[in-house]
Amino acid sequence: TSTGADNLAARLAELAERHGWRDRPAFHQGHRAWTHGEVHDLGARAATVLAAQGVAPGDRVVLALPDGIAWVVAFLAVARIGAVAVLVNPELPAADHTFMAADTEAVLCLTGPGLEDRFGRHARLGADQLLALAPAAEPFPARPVDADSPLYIQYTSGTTGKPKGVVHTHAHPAAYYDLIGWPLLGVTQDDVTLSVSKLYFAYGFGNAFVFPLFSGSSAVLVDRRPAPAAVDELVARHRVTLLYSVPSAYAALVADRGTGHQACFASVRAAVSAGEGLPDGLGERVAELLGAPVLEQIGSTEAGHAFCANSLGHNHPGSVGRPVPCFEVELRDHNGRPVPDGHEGELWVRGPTVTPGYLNRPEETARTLVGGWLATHDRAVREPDGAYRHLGRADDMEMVGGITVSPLEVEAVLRSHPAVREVAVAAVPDGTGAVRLRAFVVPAVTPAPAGLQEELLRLAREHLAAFKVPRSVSLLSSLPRTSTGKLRRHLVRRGAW
Ligand code: 3SK
Repeated sequence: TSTGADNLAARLAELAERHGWRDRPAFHQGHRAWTHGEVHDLGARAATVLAAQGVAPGDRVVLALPDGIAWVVAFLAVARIGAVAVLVNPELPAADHTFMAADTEAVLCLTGPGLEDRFGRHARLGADQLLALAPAAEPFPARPVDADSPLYIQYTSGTTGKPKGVVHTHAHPAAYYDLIGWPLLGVTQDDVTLSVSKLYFAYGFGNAFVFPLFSGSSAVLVDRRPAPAAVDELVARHRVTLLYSVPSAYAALVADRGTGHQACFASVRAAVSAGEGLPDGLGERVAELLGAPVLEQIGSTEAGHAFCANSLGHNHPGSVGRPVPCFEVELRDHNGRPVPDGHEGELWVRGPTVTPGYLNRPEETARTLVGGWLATHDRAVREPDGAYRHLGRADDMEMVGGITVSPLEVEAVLRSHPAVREVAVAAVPDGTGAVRLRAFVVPAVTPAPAGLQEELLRLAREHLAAFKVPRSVSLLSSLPRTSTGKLRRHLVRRGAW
């Protein structure tokens, strides 16, 4: 039966009340802090504002907002109504936003600064208007929902570049905390979180929204990815205890600060790395700098959060850890047969927070979710202690800065230039160990027209989200291909052939 208790917003407000967290800080933004009581009250009032705009149970509401208090309040308000929040990166190009609003048939788009004209025929409300109207509104009673009713949708890139909406339910966030935040990281009310990964990503959502609200602790919210110097400052100012980041940002931090423990990180008790593999030696350098363990994990938008993780009790550097409690993990070969220990295979996972499916994509759902198992398209090998070593992606997708990028999409844009004959895009490690997106281009004529590299970068900036724009374009006479003409992407990834 549907009860108000299964509604995530009601459940969180009730937890804060029951555990006496209402006066404790929940979120810090700039020089202001909001308590747990304040965010739940504002969320309940904002729900009345949204309901007055016509948002009803089951409706989809796009949140195209940077991290901040408006994001938190908007999410809680949408949840309270029993509507579904569509979490989108506000920095995406207009075409992606238009696609996502249409794909979800959004009844309302909540937008941040600069996105006022983005959503065409869809109704729109500025996040600042929502925050301004909420305090004067009455609190909205939480709508009863089933625990498996959809709560939010996050988009993930498909291999063809068309993003796919991944659905998660009202039951999932509690499981992220009960299976990861609490048992593996020991998140309690005394923690202060800083997540470099943003709230609209699976990793950032769990770290900086779910764990703080389920534990009575707090998170520091910053609207943009902080530069290394800003990370130091934020950690020191807020006495951050848990730092969640991605290898490229850790590499930048080490490059900026060198190694050797630094006093500004004294409050950090653990750091978590996910999004892509930690290059050899980087975890150790970060651990030395922070004076705290670096725990690597792996997850996916489809799994909701991590499905394998190192923990404070068991850290195996160089691995992504052991399966998260209640998750089963299998390594399979191309024919779907289990591979023996010590052999490489593709990771399949089954667990309580795996998505029920993609929005509007029954065929892709059937291909990805087989008999309750999720194909992650990651390659791994199992170590004797049960931890998994990640060996990269089995499909054509690339991971850069913790974000999945379809190289095919980037290649298509670069290939549209008349002076390009062939192009390959891959995430390639640079001198610091961080992985950067690079384009390798065979020009249509030799010598290549002057300024071609700059022109291609300009083209990419014009048509792609910033995180999909290659760092560099190299001009070559050929690309590595198999005898049947297929691009040997693993060689491109190594940047050498
Ligand atoms: O990208 C990952 O590996 C990840 C890790 C933890 C939680 C969520 C995600 C997407």
